[in-house]
Amino acid sequence: MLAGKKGLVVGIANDKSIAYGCARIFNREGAELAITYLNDKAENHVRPLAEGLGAPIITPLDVQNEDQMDRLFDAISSHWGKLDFVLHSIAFAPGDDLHGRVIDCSRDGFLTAMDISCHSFQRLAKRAEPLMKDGGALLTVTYMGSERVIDHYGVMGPVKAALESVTRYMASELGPKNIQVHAISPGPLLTRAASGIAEFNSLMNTAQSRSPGRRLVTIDEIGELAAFLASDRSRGITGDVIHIDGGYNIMG
Ligand code: 0WD
Repeated sequence: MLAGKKGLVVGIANDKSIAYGCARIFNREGAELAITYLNDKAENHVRPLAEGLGAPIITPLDVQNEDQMDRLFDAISSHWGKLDFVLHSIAFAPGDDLHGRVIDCSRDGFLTAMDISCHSFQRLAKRAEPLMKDGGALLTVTYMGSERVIDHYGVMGPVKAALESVTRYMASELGPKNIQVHAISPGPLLTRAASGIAEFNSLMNTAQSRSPGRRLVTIDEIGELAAFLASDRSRGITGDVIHIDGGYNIMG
């Protein structure tokens, strides 16, 4: 499905990461990948995974670091001269702000959460755009806490709402260039990012017992969806939030 395609994957922390499930399926479907890791500590976990997928570009990227962003896209330009898809699968909010009420969220905490979890998608898209000469796909990962109040999701709810809106606006702006933009909205699964959310086990238990299939989704299932969205087979879809939660979002 992705033979000959070149993709950038941002957001692998370890083998439980949603981005790793996606990278594995991208690779299985024939894509060549550039894979980033957050910092030296993360490199120990990410490099072996990226090497296992034969990624020709493995490089550090803290999305707040413009120099690293420059180096990443220089490497992509010189190595491939083009880019077909990007997966943005990162989120962060400072703990004190994440665990408190939204109304109490500090200005700095709000700005940091928005910068890392939302505006970074725009920055990646802007740099990818000139490399997507034959069109392409930009994918991000959101959560249902954007649409309704989910206990303990806190400020990430408004941040994910902004991310979904950015997805729609960028889809409209980039559509004429045959670049599609998608927000994937998975149900809960246990990852490092999820462990930052209070009472996450109870969120998972509810999702499991209330979803039509009475089970949680897996990172491989998310990867299957992401690969379809990155491929030419999904060119008729853009700007949507696509739930992959075993149908939990339809339940009252
Ligand atoms: O239940 C879940 N796990 C769900 C996650 C349900 C629905 C959505 N999501 C979303 C998250 O909000 C996030 O946007 O999926 C995305 C990926 O999260 P994940 O796979 O659940 O979590 P994880 O494996 O921790 O990957 C997120 C990674 C970070 O990991 P740590 O654990 O170090 O925070 O995002 C990366 C980092 O590797 N990250 C950054 N990458 C570049 N620059 C930055 C940054 N500044 N900050 C965090």
